[in-house]
Amino acid sequence: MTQRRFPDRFLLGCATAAHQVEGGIDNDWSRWVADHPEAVNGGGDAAIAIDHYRRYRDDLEQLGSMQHNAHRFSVEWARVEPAPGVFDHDALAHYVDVARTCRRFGMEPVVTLQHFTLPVWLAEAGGFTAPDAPVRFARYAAACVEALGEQVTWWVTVNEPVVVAVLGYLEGLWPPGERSLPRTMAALRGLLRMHAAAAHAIATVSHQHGRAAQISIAHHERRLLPRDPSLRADRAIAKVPDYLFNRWFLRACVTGRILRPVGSGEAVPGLAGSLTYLGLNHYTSEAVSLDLGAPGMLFARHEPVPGLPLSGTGWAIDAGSLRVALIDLAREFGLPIMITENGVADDHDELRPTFLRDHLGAVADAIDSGVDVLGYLYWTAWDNFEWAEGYTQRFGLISVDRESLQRVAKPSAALFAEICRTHEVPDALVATRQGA
Ligand code: IFM
Repeated sequence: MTQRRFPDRFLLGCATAAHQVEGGIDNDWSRWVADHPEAVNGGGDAAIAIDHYRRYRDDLEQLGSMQHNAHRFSVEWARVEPAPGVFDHDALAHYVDVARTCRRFGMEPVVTLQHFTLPVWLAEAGGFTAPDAPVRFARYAAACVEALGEQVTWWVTVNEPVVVAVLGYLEGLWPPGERSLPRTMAALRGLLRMHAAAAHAIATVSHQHGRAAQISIAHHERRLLPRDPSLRADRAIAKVPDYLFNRWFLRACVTGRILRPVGSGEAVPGLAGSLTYLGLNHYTSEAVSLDLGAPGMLFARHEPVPGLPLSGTGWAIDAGSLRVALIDLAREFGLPIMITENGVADDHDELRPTFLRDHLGAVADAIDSGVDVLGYLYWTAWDNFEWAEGYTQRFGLISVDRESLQRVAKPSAALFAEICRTHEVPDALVATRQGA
């Protein structure tokens, strides 16, 4: 029978990212949106976002009152190091207080060092492809661990490295707006070296202070299935993005080498064994078919798996794929897994209750199959700036009025609070899953 109660130490809470909520940040993304307002669906920018930089105490108190016992946030590199080698101690003190405030309200902080955005000075020097990006990132990581390490055990070096490389360098939808396969490969190599350098810095500084540190990336996994499994072409083409998107980065972290086709197997110092747990961001599954007209997408056409309900973003809602991802990743990498993101865009909070029950049920099923799952962090606490989707996609448990910035908890926030309180998948799920 499925174990439907999560272990006592199981982490339950929400994930956020600085640029999407804080407001008042000058980084590559704020410059990109200023220069390309058309790049954001519905217009808008993150100049104010939800003003979380000033309101974080009240915001975190609200999450604590909802029984969350964990909270993932990111430190904004552009604030902490506004010019190369110049560290802003007030900005660091701010994030120390954010971590302390999480603890005060009963939440274990999970801290991301790089969530899509870069300081302008690094972006202008080549961003992820800048030769000194790894050294710079390691210094910034060391400064963060020095400052926050007393409060923080769980670290995420880079959020969704493959996503940020593909959208910024292959599809040109995000900064720096390039469309080049060789540049995408260069960005991936840079991100891998940056992760390795930061992981080494986190481990070293933590060790010097006698503190424990857990280190991962936040790996975005989409289950990629052949559109028509009876077609050899679809079966073959689906394997390409599945390897590049879902496995290449993780396998590089395990082997310590920049694997083909992105590299030629060269070793990266500090990379092998750099993951002590595996952070998993999971949203959807996709059907992949051969498309000879899409060389820029490596001849693969992606679409939602037919027959599944769609979220506001048009992503297929597929709780079973979360269970499969957990089982596959645990089998291959043998690491404990924290779900660092999982959520649904849903304007009217109609899909979210079932989404939560089904996805937490899938997590319970994976635990039942022997996967060591450390926690589940819902994306996200507040409706926020959703990158190229602007404010058009609402993933939050809490809505935020765009004029008054007033926060109002949605009904699903109460459901999630109940799950956090009881550490149990609600009963209604049994019917939902068995009927599915
Ligand atoms: O909003 C993003 C987040 O920044 C990274 N993972 C996916 C989320 C939803 O698109």
